[in-house]
Amino acid sequence: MLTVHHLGISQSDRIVWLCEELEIPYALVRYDRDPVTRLAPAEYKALHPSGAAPVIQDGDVVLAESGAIIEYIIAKCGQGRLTIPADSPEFPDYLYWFHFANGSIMPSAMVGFVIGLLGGQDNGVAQALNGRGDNAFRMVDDRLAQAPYFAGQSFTAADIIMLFPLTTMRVFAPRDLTPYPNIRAYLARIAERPAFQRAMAKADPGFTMPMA
Ligand SMILES: N[C@@H](CCC(=O)N[C@@H](CS)C(=O)NCC(=O)O)C(=O)O
Repeated sequence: MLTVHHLGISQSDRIVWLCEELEIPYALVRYDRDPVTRLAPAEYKALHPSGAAPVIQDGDVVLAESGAIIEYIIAKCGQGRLTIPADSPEFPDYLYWFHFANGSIMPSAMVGFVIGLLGGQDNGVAQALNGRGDNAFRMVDDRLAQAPYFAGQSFTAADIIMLFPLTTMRVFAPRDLTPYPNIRAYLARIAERPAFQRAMAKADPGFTMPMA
């Protein structure tokens, strides 16, 4: 049985959502953040040397890192679902946006978060770094003007990994979505998915994810 270790209000909600979309059996173990530091509690940090969420266990396998976990579960349990075959014209977009999530938009949002924690920095470096976040959101909005989902016509794991920076990450690094009508329409589409609704009810009951 697959076990998903979920840290409250974190990127591990991606894995709960993935399991719900695939309708596979899994055990969910939920951990609250430390009330003072807002970091993962000691028992979560003991799960994997990374000390960060998400972490899964599958028999003897203990795996961290969102992208690796998503690829692992899809390869083991997906039976071809939520991915795009290499011979499809949508394959390059699938790969690009899957990796854009943790390779580009998340780092830019983290920089915005840290600059905010430092009380905002009024200098050229901070402006240039914040500009990366602006550019990432503009690129996402442009992509969603062209296609309903990141890979194209099909909902895939690229959508699952991309949602967190568009939603929960904005709790930590605020971003107004008014200039991004295509992102707003996309979030409304995702909010209607029954598997997404089930996942959020299980992962973070009581938390209102910013979906607009
Ligand atoms: N690139 C990693 C990032 C992991 C990460 O930073 N997770 C955050 C939650 S969003 C975390 O565990 N924070 C609590 C802590 O560092 O103690 C992934 O996608 O798995």
